Amino acid sequence: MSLKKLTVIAVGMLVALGALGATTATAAPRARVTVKSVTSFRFKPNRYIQDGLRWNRDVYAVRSGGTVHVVNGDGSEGPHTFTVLKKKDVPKTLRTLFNCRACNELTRAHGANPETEEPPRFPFLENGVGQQTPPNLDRPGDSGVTGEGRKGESIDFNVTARAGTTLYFICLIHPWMQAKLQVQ
Ligand SMILES: [Cu+2]
Repeated sequence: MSLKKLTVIAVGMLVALGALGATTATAAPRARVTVKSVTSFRFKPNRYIQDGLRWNRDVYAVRSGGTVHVVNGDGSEGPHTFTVLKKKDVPKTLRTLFNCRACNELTRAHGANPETEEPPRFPFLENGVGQQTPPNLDRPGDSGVTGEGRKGESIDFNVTARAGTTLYFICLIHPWMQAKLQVQ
């Protein structure tokens, strides 16, 4: 084998090892993750408007026992809710987007009156039941409202779900805001 060939192989192995190292480093579960709303807006005259209000990522990861920090990052469109649903209850069609049974139930449980802009009676839900303090985050029906709609308002959840759990969440007020949390 030529020296040049050997060098190529050696460099290749180093690159492979480097990639392995990087994978191992990023795989360490994070103790705290921030879920933030962001917004953008576009329109095409006489066609449509595009509301870019969303969570800043599609997939989040946190370690079991860690913290989820939910921030109203847009300020103008909020407040938002971080609401865990069963995967099958996450609205996927236009018909169910604003009329999803699980979403309607949880909105009622918050004590929100859709006719007014008043804050809900219960800022949090634990397993679908209203309360004044953040729930342990581990299952569908766990929910919280970020605040009254000011930019930078935030809420924190302790993640008690076991490693390996995936929690699907939406905003009840803007139900196209959908993402998932992988508990590691
Ligand atoms: Cu929202």
